[in-house]
Amino acid sequence: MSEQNLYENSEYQLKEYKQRRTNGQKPVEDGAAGTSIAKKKKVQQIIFGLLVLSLLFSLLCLIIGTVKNSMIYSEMKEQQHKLMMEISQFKSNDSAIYREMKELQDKLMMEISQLKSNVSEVQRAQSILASKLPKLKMNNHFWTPCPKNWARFNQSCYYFPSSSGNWHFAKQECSMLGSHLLVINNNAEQIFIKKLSVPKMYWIGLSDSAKERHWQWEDGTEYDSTPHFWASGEPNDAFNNEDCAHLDDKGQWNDINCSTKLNWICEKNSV
Ligand code: MAN
Ligand code: CA
Repeated sequence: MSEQNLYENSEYQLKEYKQRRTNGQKPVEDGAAGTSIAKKKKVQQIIFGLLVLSLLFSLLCLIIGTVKNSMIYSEMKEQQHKLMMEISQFKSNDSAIYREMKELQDKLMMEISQLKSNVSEVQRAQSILASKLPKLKMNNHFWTPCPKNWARFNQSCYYFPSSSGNWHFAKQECSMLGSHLLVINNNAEQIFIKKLSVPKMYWIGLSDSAKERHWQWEDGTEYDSTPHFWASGEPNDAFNNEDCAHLDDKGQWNDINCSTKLNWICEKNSV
């Protein structure tokens, strides 16, 4: 069959089919034209089925998504509630801690004021003890004993060597014994020494070698802070050559030439 004939045949068949349909007759489906229509119908059915399936699938996805979202939402809601609870718990805890701290602070303040009053009490007791200390020291018990052959008076030990020498030699000798030439600080000491020295003469730790008429005690005691027991008319710096002090035969002070050979008295603290 030629292409023209085939086309004309198909046209004819289509016309007949439409005629039969308008007449309410069943179309004749045998032959090549009937097979093609059936195929088209089947394809249409498949496409329709696929569309329905995809619609159903989309619907299912939507439902699943919605369910999932609502689950997440409810979970979040629960967590929010939990958080709110925790926050309110924290707030109440916080105020409890604050109260506790305040109580502690009050307690501390009280303890501090108690301590302060204790400190002032201790200070008062300390000052009372300090005022009693000199008297206690006078009692002898707290002093270390004086070395052998050294005499004690109050807090000092005194040594009267039998050797003699000039003032500087005497000074060095005392220093070698951990002491210094005698320094007379008060009347009582002068009386004590006088009893032991008279009638011999001894060097004492007083000189104006550095500056004339500027007398200095060997241990740094301020000369003007102590009483002086110069013999009448002394110190006279006889022949402008007397810069060292000594006890004369009556226990009074005289200035004399420093190179004179005399005995001396060493003194050291016994405490
Ligand atoms: C006399 C007085 C003293 C002097 C001595 C010196 O005793 O003049 O002032 O220091 O002689 O040996
Ligand atoms: Ca003199």
